[in-house]
Amino acid sequence: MRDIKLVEVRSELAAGTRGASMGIDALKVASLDKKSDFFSKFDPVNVKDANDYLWRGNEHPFAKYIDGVYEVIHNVYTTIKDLRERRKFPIVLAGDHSTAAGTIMGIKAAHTDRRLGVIWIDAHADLHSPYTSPSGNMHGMPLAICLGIDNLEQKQNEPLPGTIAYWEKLKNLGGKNPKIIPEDIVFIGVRSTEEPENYLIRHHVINNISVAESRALGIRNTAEKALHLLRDCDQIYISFDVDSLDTSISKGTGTPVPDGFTIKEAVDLNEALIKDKRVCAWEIVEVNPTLDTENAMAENAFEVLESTTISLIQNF
Ligand code: B3U
Ligand code: MN
Ligand code: MN
Repeated sequence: MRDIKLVEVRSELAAGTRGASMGIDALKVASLDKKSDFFSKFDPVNVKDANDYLWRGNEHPFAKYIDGVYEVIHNVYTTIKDLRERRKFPIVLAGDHSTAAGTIMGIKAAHTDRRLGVIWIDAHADLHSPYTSPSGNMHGMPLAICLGIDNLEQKQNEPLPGTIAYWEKLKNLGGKNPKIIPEDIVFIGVRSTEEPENYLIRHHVINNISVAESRALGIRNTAEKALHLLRDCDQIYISFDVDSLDTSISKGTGTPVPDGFTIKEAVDLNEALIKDKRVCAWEIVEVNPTLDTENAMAENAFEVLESTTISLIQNF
């Protein structure tokens, strides 16, 4: 039996639009509307956010609020490290996706000798650094933080010295970088990237199972393929960004992208992936109810959350 611990992170600062910190509460409203007792079964850990930085102003144009983002990632890192040391299975509900860096750091720090694979289900590759980001939004950077990659070959921006100092601190949080290597990342559904990210994907030959390929394979085989690509890893973390879903069902997220997965595909995919014994944490991010109507995004995302959790419980 897996000892699940629900982790709530009301992260907000790293998204480009405001409101992702309310995503967790939107999921809770969705569960009530669906008459589900999901949230009565778990006693969640609350990770301290740093959303007050929004009122202090941003001093880092190419890595917005990196001072506050650093605090939140640090808090996520220590929480996840502690949970993993106590053999808990974290199910992380977060706002913006930058928190995934803290989750990865925590998993790695708890078991430094274990090779960690990452399955990243997202419309985006989240491989930017302050040197390459087109937006300065740090939810586009968590994988670069964990890979310890600046990508100076593709430099577009001139970050301020103060920004670089925080970036260096961030990459080394939770132990010397890198926490993961490029061959241990599998993207699923990535379809909106910029050239600096394409360069890294090409150069490091990072696997991406596109929506079209996954349909051609079938969802079960997609899951099998992703897990097989990570056959040399001892533990696996799954990060589910709701913008991997199609825009017809993902209006309530900061950066929706057309041609994504249906809800049934996302449910089947996550249910199948989480059955692998090496999976040690699962995360869902980027629900933003302020961009939505009638909480549709959260209702769909809750379906994925609940069915994935049930699959995890039933399998162990
Ligand atoms: N790659 C773009 C857009 C983006 C990344 N992640 C999200 N949006 N959610 C950027 O700004 O980094
Ligand atoms: Mn993302
Ligand atoms: Mn995304």
